[in-house]
Amino acid sequence: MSPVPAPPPPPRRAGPAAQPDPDGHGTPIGRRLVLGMVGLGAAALATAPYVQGGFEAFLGAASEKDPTSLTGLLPNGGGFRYYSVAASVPERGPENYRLTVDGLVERPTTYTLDALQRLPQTRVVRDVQCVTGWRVPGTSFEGVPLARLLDAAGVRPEARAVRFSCFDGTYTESLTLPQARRDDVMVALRMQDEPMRHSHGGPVRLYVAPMYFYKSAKWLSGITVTRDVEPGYWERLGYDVDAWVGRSNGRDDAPTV
Ligand SMILES: Nc1nc2c(c(=O)[nH]1)N[C@H]1C(S)=C(S)[C@@H](COP(=O)(O)O)O[C@H]1N2
Ligand SMILES: [Mo]
Repeated sequence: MSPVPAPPPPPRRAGPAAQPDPDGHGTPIGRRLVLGMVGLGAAALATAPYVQGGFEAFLGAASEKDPTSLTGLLPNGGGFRYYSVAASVPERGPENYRLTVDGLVERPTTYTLDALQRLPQTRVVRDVQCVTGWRVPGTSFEGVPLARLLDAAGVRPEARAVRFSCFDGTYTESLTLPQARRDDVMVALRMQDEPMRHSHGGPVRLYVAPMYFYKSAKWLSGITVTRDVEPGYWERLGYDVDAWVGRSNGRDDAPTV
């Protein structure tokens, strides 16, 4: 019998631990400790006390609840951290990548990578901000505006939201339709002027520029238009569904966007 799901970490308040780290490298847990925890395996993560840093310790709790859950929490280069709640994710490329748009639409559609590449692309440069505190300034993303794919499919009038699914088989995300139609929300094919790498969720990930990075689902495989918002993976475990940077999970200290 699996244990009752652990509560989410407490909301982050203004103060040293809640501040983004300006160089994008530090976190509430030091890198060496994180690596040590990964080295010791999921059991060590699962018993990590919450005081060591909400999100990472919480990931450990999630892995205790579901043994197929988190095993990867490693530096991803350039100040990024690698996150995956799935133990391993098979690579997909031009030959076997597919993105399906379905649900409350007039014309369900499946795109190949090539088809996505041939659509007009947009480019957004912002700071990437994880809810745990790490930040990578001035990161470029390029891809197809989500609004374009929604319009191509023809959203039905009764629809109000979008659910995203991933070919890791586990992660999900959600947006309201007005959020999904913003011009800084895209199906991203490139990051930092290179094709999206597998470790960053390639060949295609969602990119939601104005929200914490957990909204930017990696290894995107499905866009389903729904009647209501269906909270995503972390949201079912207590994180805010509307994850505006600086305005969610207790962060009331940042300027209004
Ligand atoms: N499929 C999937 N997408 C995901 C996650 C995940 O575990 N699985 N983690 C999220 C979180 S919490 C963060 S901070 C970013 C990390 O992206 P990166 O690995 O490219 O740094 O991906 C987000 N998207
Ligand atoms: Mo994150």
